[in-house]
Amino acid sequence: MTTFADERERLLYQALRIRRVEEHIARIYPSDCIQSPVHLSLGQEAVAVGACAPLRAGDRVFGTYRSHAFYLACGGSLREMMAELFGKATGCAGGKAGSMHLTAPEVGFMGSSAVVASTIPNAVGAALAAQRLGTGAITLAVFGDGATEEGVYHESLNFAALHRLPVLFLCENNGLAVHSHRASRQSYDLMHHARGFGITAEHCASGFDPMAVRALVEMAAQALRAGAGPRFIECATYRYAEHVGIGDDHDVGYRSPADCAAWRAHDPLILEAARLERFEAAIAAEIADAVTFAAASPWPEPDALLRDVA
Ligand SMILES: Cc1ncc(C[n+]2csc(CCOP(=O)(O)OP(=O)(O)O)c2C)c(N)n1
Ligand SMILES: [Mg+2]
Repeated sequence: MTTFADERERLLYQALRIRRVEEHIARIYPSDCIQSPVHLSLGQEAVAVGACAPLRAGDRVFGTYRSHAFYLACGGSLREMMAELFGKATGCAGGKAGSMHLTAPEVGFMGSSAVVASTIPNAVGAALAAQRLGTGAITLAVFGDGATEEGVYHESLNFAALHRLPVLFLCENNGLAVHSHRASRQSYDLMHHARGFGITAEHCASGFDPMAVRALVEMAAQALRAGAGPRFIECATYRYAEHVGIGDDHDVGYRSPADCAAWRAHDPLILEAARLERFEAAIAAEIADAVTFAAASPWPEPDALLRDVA
């Protein structure tokens, strides 16, 4: 069993585990064993582990197509995630959904979708249900900066604020949507915009620091549990890989290796690599086990095609 010096080390271990999983996915991707496109969270892991740390059993998280990190931070099965990417029947969605539609409701990760912003109203609905049923659970709506341009985002903030729902809107602001920078897309400041709905909004400039994210989410979670209405947190973060796929896309010209280097200069998984070295062997063994499981698993039966779709 893995032991940790403190909570910070525990969260760094979780972030390291997610990074190694995604690096491994990138390594094996050219062999074509993975049957779906992959949107990697490399660089963004600390947001997921910091945000999920204060959650309790019964709380719910709704993610995006870039959700390997949140699925794993919630405690989703690595074996089932890998099998899902391989398109196997043992995958978390029976091998029919792939990387963009991960789900692990047994640990509160309710789902993710390829349609930008589409899980935000799902999260608001879950928060409405929790409020009506008096479960005391809170809901995290996770989305990117680009998702805030969708109409349903604005509708969701309004409805949640009006009904004082226990939902935390958590924006992973990597400043990018595919190949476009936020400044070329948005006329509004994310926090000011949320405050316009009467929602308390905070900014985490150090989205590379899981403890910083954790502290803000913990405070927000307390307020949500006390019935104080929805909250908004914007986490500054950075994605190292291209929008979709395993390359780094520096050749496209919309960002440079220098942007990446600037973020890496703060990355604790890089800066504290020597200290985290003791976790590497166990993580590598766990990943190897998950890949073996996925590779050895059966394909879905033909009649599974029409199951769970109507
Ligand atoms: C409704 C909808 N519009 C457009 C797209 C195409 N699309 C896929 S990802 C993406 C960018 C989203 O950026 P952001 O929300 O910041 O997330 P990030 O990729 O940065 O994590 C777009 C426009 C889509 N999948 N769904
Ligand atoms: Mg983005």
